Amino acid sequence: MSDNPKRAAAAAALELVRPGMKLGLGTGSTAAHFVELLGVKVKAGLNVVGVPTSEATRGLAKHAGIPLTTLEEAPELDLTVDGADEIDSRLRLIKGGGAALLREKIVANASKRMVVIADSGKKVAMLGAFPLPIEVIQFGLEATKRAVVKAIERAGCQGEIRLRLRPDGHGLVTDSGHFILDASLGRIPDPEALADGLAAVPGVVEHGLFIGLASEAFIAGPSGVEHIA
Ligand code: ABF
Repeated sequence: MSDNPKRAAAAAALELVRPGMKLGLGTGSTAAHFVELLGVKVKAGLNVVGVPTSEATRGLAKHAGIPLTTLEEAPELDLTVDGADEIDSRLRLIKGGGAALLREKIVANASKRMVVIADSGKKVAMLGAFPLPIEVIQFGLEATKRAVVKAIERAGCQGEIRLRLRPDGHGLVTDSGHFILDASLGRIPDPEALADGLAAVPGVVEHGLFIGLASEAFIAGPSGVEHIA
């Protein structure tokens, strides 16, 4: 196994790629390994197309020589490979630490199969230690934030909610022009209830709970790559 667990997980997912596939290309440092390894195969003659989940990944994929398409041209993808911030034993995820959760979720949902690649540090018994990213419209930020707090409390959670900032102190703006609220909840005992509650708040565009989207995961640690399906 590679001495880099993220690369090992990416290499395991690469084995699932077949000629002619339409692929969703994830975001983050683990997904970047997948893009790089896929690029090597493409240069050797593998025929695939990719839909990137962020402008950052678009840049990496172009650099790697991977032909790109869009969900307009390819509304159904064969396979998406993406990272995660947390993953539980039921393949429920927190994503969005890289601020790409909206496109990541659209692309995952458009895929027949979504495979998560991660190092073993991402595996948790209960979701919530990683702050949950919530993508919101810029208009009405304070009112949306209050409604988000209520939704969080109704789902049996509590914690601090912060607007994600850029290094210059202004609100970070996502690829789709929105803000991100990070909810530090510690534990999310009922992710489904929280997901439903957040989705019902006007102004929330999407949240980082990915439930029922991942079909399998490759989790790499010191003793090898674990396959969860
Ligand atoms: C994306 O990148 C995410 O949704 C998640 O926020 C992050 C994981 O990054 P890394 O692979 O660098 O830990 O997949």
